[in-house]
Amino acid sequence: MRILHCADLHIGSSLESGLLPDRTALRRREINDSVSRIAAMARRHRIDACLIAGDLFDTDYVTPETWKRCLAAMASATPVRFLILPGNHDGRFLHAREQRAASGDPADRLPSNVKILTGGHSVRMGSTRVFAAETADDIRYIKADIRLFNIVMMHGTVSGQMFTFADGTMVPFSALKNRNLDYGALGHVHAAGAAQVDARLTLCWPGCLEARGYDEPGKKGFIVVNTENGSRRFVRAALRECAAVPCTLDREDTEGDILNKIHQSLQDIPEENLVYLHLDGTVKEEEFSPAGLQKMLLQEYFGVRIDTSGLTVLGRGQQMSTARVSPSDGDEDATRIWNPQEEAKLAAEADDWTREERPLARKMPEQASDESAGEQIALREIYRELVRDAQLAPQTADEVLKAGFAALDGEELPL
Ligand SMILES: [Mn+2]
Repeated sequence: MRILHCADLHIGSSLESGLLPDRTALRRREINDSVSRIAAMARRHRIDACLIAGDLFDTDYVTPETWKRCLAAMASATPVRFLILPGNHDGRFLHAREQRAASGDPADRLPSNVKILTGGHSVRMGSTRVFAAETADDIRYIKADIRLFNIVMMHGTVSGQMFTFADGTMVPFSALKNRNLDYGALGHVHAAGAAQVDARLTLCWPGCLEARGYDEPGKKGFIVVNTENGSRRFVRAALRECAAVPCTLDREDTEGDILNKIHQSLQDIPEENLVYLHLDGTVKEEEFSPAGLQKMLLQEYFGVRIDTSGLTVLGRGQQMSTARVSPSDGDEDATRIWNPQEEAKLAAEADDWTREERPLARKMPEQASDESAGEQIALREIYRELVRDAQLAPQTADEVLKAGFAALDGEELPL
């Protein structure tokens, strides 16, 4: 059985600043479409079940339309099954929906392939059982059959030999050891990582599915677990990632040298991504214009933030001063949640399931001025919505989208 484990989709989240206004709206729609993309990928890649390990939604205030659209996307991926664990952002909403689904009113019933898996409950799928734990007690009462592949879904963080639920309850690894558990499907931490508990059990967290801002750098996607052999693979699946890129400047650099060095540092970053450029070293004030730099890079990448807090700017009088431009709010989380080593463990040889759709959705219009770039994006969005509203079969919709986007790009269509 092939399991897709994702978490922290945060549908409905408002985005960080640092994007052009029209791109913010587009990005919000892209994130709100995450479930449709996951569902389509799962079906295309013959996934049996998708585990969403908490924070599917960004808040407990989910509009009926959003909920309906999510369920419809999941239902359309049948026979793929979806198990949704409540997180700290959407727990009250999902618990309420689960209660109403259980109460039997047909209007509140979930599609047959969708289940909200709340703490203390489990689902058996063939030789695999999936448990949900939302409290330390839920863990204590897990009875895992030694003959099955046993998964526990939890929402929280790992540090050292300790798992901590999002509400702060701590559970030592000893409580998870020798319980016949094979895989911990975690959510909550926004960068991928893994921790070994015992010979049989590894806790894994895929990180959030999409980079929503500059505090979510690194490879983004989900984990695919094969329950026959226990193997797991990180799969890159985000429409856009945020690349955190360091670049060191020198006091002798001219404005041209600075641009060259920055472009050199960014040469491998695809244009559809967000760039978080960390400058350090020393520059002369008269050679360095962060605002101009930002403006230029925004024509090349989807979003740009420049961190000059590590940069020393020499004023005209040659006295040292630290840069006046400092990173905006919200950055302090970046170092705390981004652990490159842990991410590297999982993401080192990541597959990439976005290649097939990259020409469709990820590409930024080439050589376009800011205005026509915005127009292009807007056209694509209008078209995407038209196709969505037409409610075509997923495969037909994919083809219609592909053809339309190719036409927008001025490509010839093989009809
Ligand atoms: Mn969370």
